[in-house]
Amino acid sequence: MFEKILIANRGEIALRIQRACRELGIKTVVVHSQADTEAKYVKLADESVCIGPPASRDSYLNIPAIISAAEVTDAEAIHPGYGFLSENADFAERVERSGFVFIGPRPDSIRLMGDKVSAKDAMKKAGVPVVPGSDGALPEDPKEILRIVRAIGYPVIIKAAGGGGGRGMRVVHTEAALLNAVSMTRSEAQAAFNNPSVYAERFLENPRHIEIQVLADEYKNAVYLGERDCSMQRRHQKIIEEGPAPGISRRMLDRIGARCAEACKKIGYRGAGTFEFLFENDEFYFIEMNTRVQVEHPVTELITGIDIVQEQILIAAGEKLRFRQRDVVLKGHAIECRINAEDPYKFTPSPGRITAWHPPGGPGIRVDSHAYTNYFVPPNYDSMIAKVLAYGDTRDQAIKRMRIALSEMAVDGIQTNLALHRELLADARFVTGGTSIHYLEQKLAQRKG
Ligand code: MV4
Repeated sequence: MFEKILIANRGEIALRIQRACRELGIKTVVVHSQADTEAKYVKLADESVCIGPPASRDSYLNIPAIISAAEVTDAEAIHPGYGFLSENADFAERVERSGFVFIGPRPDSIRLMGDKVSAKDAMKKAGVPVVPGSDGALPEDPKEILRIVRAIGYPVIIKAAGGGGGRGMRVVHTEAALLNAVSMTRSEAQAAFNNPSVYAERFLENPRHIEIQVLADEYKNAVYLGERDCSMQRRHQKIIEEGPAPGISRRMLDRIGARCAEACKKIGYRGAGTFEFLFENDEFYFIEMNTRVQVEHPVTELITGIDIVQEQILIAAGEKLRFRQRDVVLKGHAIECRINAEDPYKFTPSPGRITAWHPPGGPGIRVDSHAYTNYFVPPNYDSMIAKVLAYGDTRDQAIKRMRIALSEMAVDGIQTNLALHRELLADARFVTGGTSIHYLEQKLAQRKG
């Protein structure tokens, strides 16, 4: 096992990874920017290294600075967390070439999934159902494009192969609008991702976003850890996630989960991963795979009892998975509310000093946060300051516990989205369960009007 791990991230996930290391008896090095020097989780680490100015590109995205920090502290492995360099195949490669272990998939797997065309192709070949669309990237020839898309049927969505997470997409409703949309998406894709490749998919009008968590070791053992429903989102930012997904039969979920685990074996995937699906009319359609630990991983930890971050570390150290599929038992229900430092109406970031911090507690509550009274929320990064999770034997109990937790929680000095969460936990459609990816934006539009 590793003796010392370097954590190449910040905020709640840097603290979360530290806790996993501590439980495994592994020493921690946290790298941080000048904006995070005073943060308590930085002081809590065994060692810390300042890697640059507040701007992410000068610190948390500064590959040479991070690798140098690993060298001077004698760390053996690097955990990238989420965001920043976590899905950067070149980073993973440079970490390994420098003699460190990258806690995540092999660089080739990251690269395969980073290109959404190759990811979809690989998954289709591995038996995962995908959204019907162009087989591979769209060609240059306009006639060919028209022919391919006519076969898919309108409406379609044009997506950049280098995109993902909602970047570089365009919905097309008529053939008249197609070629212009394709060339616009192409030039945006070239500018944003340095890759003009685009593909077309049948546009699903009102789907849910369901994702399957997997773990795989380097000996072709793979399991799925159930699913999460992440449909409650605004502008591709998830607000609430939960598991199990309400209203979908366990038979269907087990079938798709088994397909994902099988696909991991077929492509030789290693580490934690997430298969993203759109779910509409009782069908799953693969869209993307994430090769990192996700923000919402604690939902799965609560319903499986498996520590995903510890498992990532054990897998990276070359250990065999400690459980088989039959050992993975889903029990109860978990809901996660992402607490953001933001204006509750305009959604603009609200950085600044937290003058009072009162996190909730009690039965079934978990709070993952690096915040505290007097913590300064820097303006340079993502605005998420806490994840509040509620666990219960049933969804109903988890909802009740989350309502209590949100009523107890108080944050002064900055604005937060706590009020929005309280409103959503009282929303009749949320309580019924199974709302689509468009529900929150539709609800917010009505609130204004
Ligand atoms: C789609 C879609 C409808 N049909 N693909 C947006 C993020 C990226 N991961 C994929 N996205 C979508 N792809 C087809 N064929 C609708 C979306 C989408 C979406 C997906 C998941 C979560 C939130 C979303 C919000 C708007 C659009």
